[in-house]
Amino acid sequence: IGVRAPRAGASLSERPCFEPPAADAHKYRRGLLAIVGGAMPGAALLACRAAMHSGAGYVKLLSNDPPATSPALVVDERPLTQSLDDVRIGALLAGPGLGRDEEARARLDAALACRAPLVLDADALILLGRRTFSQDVLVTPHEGELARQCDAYGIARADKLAMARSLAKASGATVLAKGPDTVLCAPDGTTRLFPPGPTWLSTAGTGDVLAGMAASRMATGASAFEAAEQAVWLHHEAAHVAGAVFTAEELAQAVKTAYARFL
Ligand code: NPW
Ligand code: AMP
Ligand code: MG
Repeated sequence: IGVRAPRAGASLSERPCFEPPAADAHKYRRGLLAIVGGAMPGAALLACRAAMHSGAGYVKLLSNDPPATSPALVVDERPLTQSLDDVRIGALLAGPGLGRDEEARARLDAALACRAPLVLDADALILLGRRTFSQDVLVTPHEGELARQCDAYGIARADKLAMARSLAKASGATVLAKGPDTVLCAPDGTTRLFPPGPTWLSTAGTGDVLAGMAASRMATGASAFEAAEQAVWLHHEAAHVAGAVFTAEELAQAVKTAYARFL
């Protein structure tokens, strides 16, 4: 965890502050987030649950094989290209539970063709290969995914901060490199470090929860960089609320209480 030492251009992230909805708010004005479902429905569902408590007014799961969900979650079972043809979509999340087969690749290609700001995580990062982005894109790799992404761009293995910076510069995406030593790098080199989060986060599905929160913040109008920063703080706070030995589902439920602590 050597990146805690100060480095040129890297500063510690400051705790964010959220606003309650404006008097003229409605669900679409607060932001519509679309989440692409795939082979492992639980992961997308975790992202949806967290996103519904993270600011967006409307969260929609795009899945032709939806799992049993909460009645508050909108499920769109139409063909993906049709679902993505909605100009109201404020942000799009793809990757959690997507899978890595040909169908997953086709779903990712459809997501990448969408003009909305994107959050890409998990399997999307494995399938992505070498790509440069001009729209606002956030990628949220764990260490294994960061290494795979760097390989695709010919970036040499180094410490996490150096790899995340090189990846952001090469891809044009904002990079949130996760772990006990999470770092956030913008394509222009701006970097934030975070206080370490609770180690109870080292459980299956917590990354899917984080991706949902970041995408929800982007749907509200935050930039990829702002959204990632806010999501990390929310994630840590939710873990404190959830206490010890929580499941990712319990973490997603705890986001509601965590969010209120930032108002
Ligand atoms: P090693 O051990 O270093 O050689 P994968 P995934 C390496 C979904 N999920 N954290 C490590 O290799 C996700 O959304 C569904 C983790 C390891 O073998 C994805 O769609 C859930 N791994 C899909 O599963 C809940 C690290 O990478 C390999 C690492 C696969 O995602 C769980 C694992 O990477 C899950 O979120 C690190 N810090 N550093 C659900 N409820 O439906 C290195 N590795 O194969 O991409 O596995 O992260 O589980
Ligand atoms: P993923 O591997 O995609 O499910 O993401 C795991 C999430 O848990 C990321 O947000 C990590 O930053 C967090 N996490 C994993 N292990 C630890 C740890 N030992 N301490 C703090 N946070 C962790
Ligand atoms: Mg993950």
